[in-house]
Amino acid sequence: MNQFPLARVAPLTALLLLVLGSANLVAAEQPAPDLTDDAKIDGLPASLQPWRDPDNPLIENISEGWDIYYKRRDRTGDPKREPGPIDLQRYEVVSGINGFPTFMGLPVALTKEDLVAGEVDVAYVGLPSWFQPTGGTQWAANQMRLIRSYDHAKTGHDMHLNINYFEHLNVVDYGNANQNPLLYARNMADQALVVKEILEAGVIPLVMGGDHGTQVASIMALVDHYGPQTFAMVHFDAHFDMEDFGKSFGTFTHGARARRYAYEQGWVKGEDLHSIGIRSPYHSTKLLEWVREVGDQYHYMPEFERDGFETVWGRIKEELKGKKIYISFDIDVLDTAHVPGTSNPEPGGLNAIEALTMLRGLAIQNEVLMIDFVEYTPLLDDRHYNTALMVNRMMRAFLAGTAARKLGITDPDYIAPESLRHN
Ligand SMILES: [Mn+2]
Repeated sequence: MNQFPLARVAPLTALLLLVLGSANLVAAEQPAPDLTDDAKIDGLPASLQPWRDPDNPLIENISEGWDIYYKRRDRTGDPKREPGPIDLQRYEVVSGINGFPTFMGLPVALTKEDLVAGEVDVAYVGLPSWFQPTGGTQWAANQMRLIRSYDHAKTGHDMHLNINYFEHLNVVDYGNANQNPLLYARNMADQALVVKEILEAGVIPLVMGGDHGTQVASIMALVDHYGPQTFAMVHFDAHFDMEDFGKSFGTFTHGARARRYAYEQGWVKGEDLHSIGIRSPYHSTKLLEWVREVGDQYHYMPEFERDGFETVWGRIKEELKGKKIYISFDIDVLDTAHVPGTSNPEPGGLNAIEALTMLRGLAIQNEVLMIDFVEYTPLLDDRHYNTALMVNRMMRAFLAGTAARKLGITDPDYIAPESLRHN
């Protein structure tokens, strides 16, 4: 049994598991680690990144010069300016054939100080990782900046809520983190640092992956900023992403074990794991048993099919009430019909309206600390557009709900009366 990450963080638990053997892997709730005395590696607690432990035989070494992927540009020679978002556009409307390709044509922020000075609410940021043999997820964050010929920030009206969310939210483009193609796990730390800058500015990161491995970076940043076991993880996915540990860096891949990893490290409580829409054929009765034992409050597709969307959505809202949440949205939770451009498509999933309803509603009901959308690959998309449009609309539903919450709306199913039949 491999116990290296546990040994760094929770030696007693690791010992217990060793005694019990792998057949009884599931123990009681994992204790939350104390990160306050932790040594730091590049600004993040060492135990959040066990693969960089010098005593770990699996350490990823970076040869001299290769760390340039993570090296920040020296800005001391830049022209002096007041901090704050910078609008790069020449024209009122950024139609995609003019101007600079920022997310929805929005202003950019380069630093934490820009976010603070601009009183920014939400910052779009790309974590351009890829893992799949199919590839393409590394282009997703930039592709989302290129589809705005159909779609820019001048259009921000949500019909359900009858509000223009861009009038109530400051949204900026924070650029992308970088990724070294050879150092998958090491990339997570740098991605986490970029996300951390956004969190420290008091801003909600709107993350565009990347494959689902970026979830590791997101969890690291959240745990570092808010502390372990302080938030729930709402995981939309066709796949469990909860496979057992192996002695490989598979822990950090899109097959993510990330949620399991977070649980076993004590970063997220079992009862704070909420999985929605799982249905893929890659799993097992054993894994389902494990998920039940740790207390994941899941709602798989069979439940949606038997009880109907309204009933299951009601249960989800009830379970999440009052929790601070991190939404990790693997777009393959949607039926393949809506998202042809994804790495591991699965027929039989949620439809567009169900996904939009839940994202809008959760943003209204819950304090969302971060949201990520992952596994979109432009290389597989239909007409270079269909999946991107779906992701864009889900982001808009999230922004609309966030704006509504800011305006004091509390009912996650609120619909503006003017948007309903009037005679
Ligand atoms: Mn998936």
